[in-house]
Amino acid sequence: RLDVVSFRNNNGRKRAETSKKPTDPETVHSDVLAKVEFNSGGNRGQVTALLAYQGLAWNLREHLMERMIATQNLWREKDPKFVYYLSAEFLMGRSLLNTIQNLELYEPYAQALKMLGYNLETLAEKERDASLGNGGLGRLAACFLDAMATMNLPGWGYGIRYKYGMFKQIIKDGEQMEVPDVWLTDGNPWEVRRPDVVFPVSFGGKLKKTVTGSHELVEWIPDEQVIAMAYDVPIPGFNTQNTGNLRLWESLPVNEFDLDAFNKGDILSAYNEKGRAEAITSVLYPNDSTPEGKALRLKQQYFFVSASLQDVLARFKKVHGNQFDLLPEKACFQLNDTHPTIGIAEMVHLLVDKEGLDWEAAWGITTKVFAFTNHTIMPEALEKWPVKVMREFLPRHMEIIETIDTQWQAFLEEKLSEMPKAEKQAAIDRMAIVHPNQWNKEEMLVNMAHLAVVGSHTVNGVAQIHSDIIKSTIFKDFHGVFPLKFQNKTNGVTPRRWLVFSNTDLATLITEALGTQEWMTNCKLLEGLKPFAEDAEFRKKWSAVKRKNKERLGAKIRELTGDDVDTSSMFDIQIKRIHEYKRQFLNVLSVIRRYNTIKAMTPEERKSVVPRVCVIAGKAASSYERAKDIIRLVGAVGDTINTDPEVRDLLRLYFLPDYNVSLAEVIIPAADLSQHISTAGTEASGTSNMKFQMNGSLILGTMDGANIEIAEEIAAIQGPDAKVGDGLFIFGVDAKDVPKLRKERKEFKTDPRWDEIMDMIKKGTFGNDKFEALVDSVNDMTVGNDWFLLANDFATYLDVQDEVDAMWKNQDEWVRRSILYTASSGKFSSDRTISQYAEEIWDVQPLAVA
Ligand code: T68
Repeated sequence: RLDVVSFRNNNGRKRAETSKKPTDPETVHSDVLAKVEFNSGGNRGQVTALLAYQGLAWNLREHLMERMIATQNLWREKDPKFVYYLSAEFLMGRSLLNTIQNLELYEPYAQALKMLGYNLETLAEKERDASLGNGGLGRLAACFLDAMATMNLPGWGYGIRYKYGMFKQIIKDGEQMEVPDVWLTDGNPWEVRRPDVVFPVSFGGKLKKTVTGSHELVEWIPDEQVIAMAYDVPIPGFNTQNTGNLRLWESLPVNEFDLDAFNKGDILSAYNEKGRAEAITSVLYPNDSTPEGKALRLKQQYFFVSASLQDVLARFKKVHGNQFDLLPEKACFQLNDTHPTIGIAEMVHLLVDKEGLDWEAAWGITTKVFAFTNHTIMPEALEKWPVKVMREFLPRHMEIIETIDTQWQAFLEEKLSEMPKAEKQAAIDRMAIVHPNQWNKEEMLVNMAHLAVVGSHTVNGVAQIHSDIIKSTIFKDFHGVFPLKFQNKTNGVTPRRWLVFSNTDLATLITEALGTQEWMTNCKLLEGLKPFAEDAEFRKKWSAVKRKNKERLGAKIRELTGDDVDTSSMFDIQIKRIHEYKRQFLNVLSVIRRYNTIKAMTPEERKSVVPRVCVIAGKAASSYERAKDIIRLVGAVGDTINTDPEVRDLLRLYFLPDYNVSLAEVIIPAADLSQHISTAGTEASGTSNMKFQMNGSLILGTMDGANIEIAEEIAAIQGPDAKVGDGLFIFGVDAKDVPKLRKERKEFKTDPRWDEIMDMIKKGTFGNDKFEALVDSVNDMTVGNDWFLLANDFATYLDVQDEVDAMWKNQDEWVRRSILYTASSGKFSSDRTISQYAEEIWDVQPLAVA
């Protein structure tokens, strides 16, 4: 029998050995003890869990470093083209088990730990998540690093080493409270501090211009400078020696301490510079989908991008000297949303002002090395910096942006010369990089998305529908000018973290069925599961795994809420950032409807009800009141239902606090049903939908984002007669109808069940807890206008919920579908996504350590 152990031991294949470090349990055990003693100053006789975790991590880190150095040495020697993934966010989660399993060291390490009296899984929970991201965008970056390392692609991530990551969410009296994420107090064994890798980063000041002949020399005389210091986080690939690198920058003062001020008795100002410098990388802005127009945020962005570009150019110059025309053959920078877009101006600045290139050469190189990924179409979510702020902090860059804009508009004049004059001018105005604020014509703004499109050779969306939509909405004019610049790269997620490691029993069952573990790096092979969907014995095993995962989540629910749940109930899950467009409110409305229905039933009728445990989790941006209202409502409705003796055996609703990567790893494998119910056209892609599909959770969703492609894959595996949507629970209006429906929303006649529920909430059935604003946002056309069309989708949502219940009663069919979901999930591996980026955007080839 193939079992967990065999895949963890690489199916009996010999591991390619470059490691000089022994990995037998005895040596690991004694090495961990040595680390406890010599690195942590602990007592070998009393190895606490924290010490054991640290000892183990320090031991593993040596393996990682050895592999990373081997990888970097090879790459330095061969000098291939590199991709640099520039992202303000990397949502990494925990590293211990991911490292052990990627290095295929599970067995000896589990044994070594046993000798110390610990269980590996239990110990792994001691690690704090690295939560350096808000949500999907940050987690996507983490999945991409995993895929790049696994596929041996020369590439690094570049980002910010936030001292405080995504806040911890605490629910107090039903309300979200934000507590700082102090994740570094116990030290972080997964990073290597690099005091040898430092770059200055400047802000503010003024420009000094000297004209010699036709040449104007611009010198930027900044009035503030900080030091960027690198921390390297090795990224192990799966089933390969290759180990990538995530380089995160910390901001430090040039002068630690002002002795002068101190000596004059001004003790507090002695620390001023230190405080100001360190503020830059101290905290992650906890805003997803709406940018934070704060100057510190711009400083963060410029800080990490400047350090990263200086770092890349320094390495390039060591090999190629000043032959910058070779740069596009050696480097490519992927901009993860607009957050690193100031890099376009920084590249021009470095090439022109520091390296002495002329403008044309510098601009030519710049547009050949950048590519841009867009993650949202919500216009209010696109970053625009006031020119005033930009000029204050980055005067030289503001000037560079103005020059880029002038040349861009001149180019457009020429390009659109056939157009009637007024029409042409309107188009140019719409595409301007610097333009007036639409709400306040006095204020000029730098449109970062426009800068990104103009300065990049490729622009991509993150799912097919989204890539199509950006071409006809926010980038319509640009698409007219550069049709070939636009591509689609449908997102993907790493099957290692999201299936193999977080659902080991299912992975084992899949490997047993397929007779190989190749699927872990070639997910299309999962299609081989198709015939097993018809095998009753296999379905029984499949269900048994799900049940075990539900027990694990049940234990978590008990730990977090004190309640026991029945794991034979359907587990119905919605986990993601709380946002009006994601419509958690709609989910709650249907739970209330279900509650009302059960209440109205006789005891006899209740016997036919499908028992459900509904779970919602996610964080709300700290200033997003409507989202916080939704969290309160989930809690309040949950309190009513979960304590109602007539209902609690048939229905539960829980809000689980502090949703993060580690909690997702427990929740996703346990889901029977997952909900992805955004208004059509609003969710760019979604990525948890892919994780749920891989783990065999049926999907209830709208035709939005990657749901559409998931539905296509599920239809395809069922054969030529299946239609898109077969096998999923799809409902809701079409993306193309949304604009019209929004206009007509005022006249829309709401369903009586909707009205009833709204009345209940308003009159305080779930506590008199200030839910008016939330209710009004979807009802009162003078305040909110139900922008996300909850009312329009309400009735079909309830209908499809009935279909879910009916299907659940046919467990054979339910499990059959579950298997087909996993079988058809191959497309959504981040390996597929990354190989498309590598071939179609980056032109980067794999280079593996032998
Ligand atoms: C998400 N965006 C998309 N943004 O909403 C989601 N925004 O559909 C998609 O699957 C995912 O990106 C990956 O492509 C985000 O997560 C942010 O987190 C964010 C952060 C800061 C500022 C703006």
